Amino acid sequence: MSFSLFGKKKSKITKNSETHIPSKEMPDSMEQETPESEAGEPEVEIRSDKVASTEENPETSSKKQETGEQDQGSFFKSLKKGLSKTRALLTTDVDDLLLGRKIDESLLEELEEKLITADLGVETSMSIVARIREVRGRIQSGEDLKALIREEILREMDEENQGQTQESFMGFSPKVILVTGVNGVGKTTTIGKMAALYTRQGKKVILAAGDTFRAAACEQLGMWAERSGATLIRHKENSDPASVAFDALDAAIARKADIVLVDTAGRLHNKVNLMEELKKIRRTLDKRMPGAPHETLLVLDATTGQNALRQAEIFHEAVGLTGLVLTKLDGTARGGIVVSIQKQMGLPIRYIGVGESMEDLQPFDAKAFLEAMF
Ligand SMILES: Nc1nc2c(ncn2[C@@H]2O[C@H](COP(=O)(O)OP(=O)(O)OP(=O)(O)O)[C@@H](O)[C@H]2O)c(=O)[nH]1
Ligand SMILES: [Mg+2]
Repeated sequence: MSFSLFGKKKSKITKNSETHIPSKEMPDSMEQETPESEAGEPEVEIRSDKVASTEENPETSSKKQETGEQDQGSFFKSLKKGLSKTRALLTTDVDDLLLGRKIDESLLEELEEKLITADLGVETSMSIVARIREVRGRIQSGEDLKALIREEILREMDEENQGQTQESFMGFSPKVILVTGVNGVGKTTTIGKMAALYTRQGKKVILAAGDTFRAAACEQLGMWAERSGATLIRHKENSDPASVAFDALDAAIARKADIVLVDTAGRLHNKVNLMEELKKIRRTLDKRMPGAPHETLLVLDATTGQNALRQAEIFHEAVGLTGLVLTKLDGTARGGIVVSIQKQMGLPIRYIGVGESMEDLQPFDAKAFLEAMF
């Protein structure tokens, strides 16, 4: 396998053709204050009591899905399929690497290079190789080697995770989840998939159309609300996102909903700073329900590689993230970015996106992830 294959990024998987905000251009000061109007009336409200089905993805209608509930087998199959590019890079090459060779220094160097190419991070790759060097006499086969690599990565991730990968819904009514990220990373799609996941678990879900920047954003979320059986709270275009979030939370409290998912705009409105807007949404939610949002997720496009890490740093500093979602892992051979981002940010990865269909969002499970990868 040649390295040129691995450098292929962001090809056709991003429908949204608008420009991503290069993280270095993300300003950190507010250019224009938006008015503090916190409790407007919802202009339109769409209620859907349909149970989450897996008919057609509103965005990729050609993709069919099976049933609402995913069993473990299909869960793993979809994960493996999603990670196939990374797996092709790692496993094939790790296997090739060992063919008729001893585990010597030059092989270890090549292995380290492969791991770095898959975006596992220099530090992690070096420490894995150091460990292999220590025990190399005991490695008999490619399988032994892969098992050791998996074990080492898991150990490193577990240390960082401190057992907090699982989402908790205890003690919240409702639980408010603010979803952030730059333009086109997959926020709205992720919210739709999460809503479907939660309604399948019998939870009552409210979606807040906080991306008021363009009408299409609302429509897109509306389609996901319909499909997932969630309720959409929206205002008209260009209204204050904080006020939409406030109303959605208000409605959720009144209706005893379990979860509120707040969508946000990913790009800067001219002269309005994205971070300030997010902070305002946070303040407003907290006014309506002290402690909300209970979760502030950052959605990252895995195909953007190290740029994703930079985005995570900027958002974390500005709005205090509680977790990450890595999307489009199906579109990259550098799935190892999940490991390096998790390690460097020390934040739990809540979900990973391995495709555009509803079933292609999975709660992150490090062990299953590594098994699908190696
Ligand atoms: N292949 C693949 N595509 C995905 C995944 N998640 C989202 N997408 C696609 O990425 C594109 C952008 O997704 P959106 O959900 O609109 O992204 P967004 O962050 O809400 O974008 P803005 O609202 O413009 O900021 C869509 O075409 C999605 O179908 C994934 O896990 N895999
Ligand atoms: Mg969106």
